[in-house]
Amino acid sequence: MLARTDLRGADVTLSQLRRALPRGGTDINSVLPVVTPVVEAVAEHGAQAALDYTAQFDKVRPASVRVPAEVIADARRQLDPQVAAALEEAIRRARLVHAAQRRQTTVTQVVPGGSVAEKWIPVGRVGLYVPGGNAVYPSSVVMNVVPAQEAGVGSLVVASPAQADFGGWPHPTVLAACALLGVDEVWAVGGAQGVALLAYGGTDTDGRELDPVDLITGPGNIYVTAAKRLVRGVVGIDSEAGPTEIAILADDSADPAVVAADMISQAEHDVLAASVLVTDSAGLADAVDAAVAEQAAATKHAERVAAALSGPQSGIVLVDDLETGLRVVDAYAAEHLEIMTRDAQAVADRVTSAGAIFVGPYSPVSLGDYCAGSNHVLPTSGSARYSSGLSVQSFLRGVHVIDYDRDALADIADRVVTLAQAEDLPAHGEAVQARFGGAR
Ligand code: HSO
Ligand code: ZN
Repeated sequence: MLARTDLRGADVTLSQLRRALPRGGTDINSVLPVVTPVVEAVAEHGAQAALDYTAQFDKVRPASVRVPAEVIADARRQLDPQVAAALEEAIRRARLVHAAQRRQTTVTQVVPGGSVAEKWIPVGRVGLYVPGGNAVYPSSVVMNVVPAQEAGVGSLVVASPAQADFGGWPHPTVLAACALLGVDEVWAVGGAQGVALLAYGGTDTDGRELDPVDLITGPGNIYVTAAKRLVRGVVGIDSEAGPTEIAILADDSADPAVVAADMISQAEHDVLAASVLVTDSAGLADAVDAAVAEQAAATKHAERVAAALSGPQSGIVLVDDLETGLRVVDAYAAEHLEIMTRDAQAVADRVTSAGAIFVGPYSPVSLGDYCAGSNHVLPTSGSARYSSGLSVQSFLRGVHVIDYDRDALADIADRVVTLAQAEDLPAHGEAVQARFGGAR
């Protein structure tokens, strides 16, 4: 089922490495012709248009965009106690990790009488997108809401697709997760129209205002991602999320059944999900292949998993040694990277590009998806080379506060004038000189 790429004995360049591991075929541009009119209509007509598109795409029209408080409270009451307890623990651990990410204001005394502070101000209002689709994602509610709350964001709204099976409201487990987190504003609108409504706002069916947000975070399907691209600038976005990915760097000490199970776990998300094994052991490659075939046939979402694993984005890469293996995984920059080698911690220390790194056989991606305390909204499609997963930092803005007194400015005035003249922007220099009675 898994394609094989044999890099043994080859002296591969970076571009060859990138080509050796193709990404799933999500071409945002291809859906822009469909998504652009949706975003434009919602920008112009607000909630009415968003609900019309919801009726068209999701086959249900919720009575209002805002989910009524009693619907959220009901969902909380009816939540299975075991699921509630598991979510509570996931929230507790995520809070521990994300609270530690909070930033302090730093003040640098540049010269006597002259300081620059950097203070961190939370984004005013954020829209957190929680996808519907193949699965139900209360865990994504946790992963979006916790960092926003720990950052001190004052106003947040969760948007999630209307579900025909649940009277037009988002899935009750998603609503219950919102309740557990103390989120009271939830919109029953997803897809491109949901993203556009977050960006532009509107007026609800009951006349209440739906205020636009400043920043939209959270993953979604290709239409959601295309809409995020279109509204970027009007609002901020966290990233353009692609299909989920797992890469595993393993040697012959790894358990093939465990490697196979982890590859299948992420393949379960999407036919475009990528599962990649990089190993210096041909024996492990063969054993994983056999284990994948056996386990994939028996898993609940066997068809989806088979499609993901047999796609060009998944496979096994054979390398001469772990050294090359590290080059391969760094070039690939997986959303999730598992290290299943001897001395896994030492190998993990050498990785420079991955959304999140999972060390050793007892730190599977599934743990990180739910209960490790880490965030599961992570950079996909190789964007881990230059960006990070969702964190408290995603919801903060660093603002420099400049405070010089008269003497401190006088001391540096000549340098400012010199640089202003060098840039042919003399009025810049004159603005400084004006404080000291004009040009000297
Ligand atoms: N692996 C997904 C997150 C997730 N898994 C949610 C299960 N539920 C992307 O990181
Ligand atoms: Zn997952």
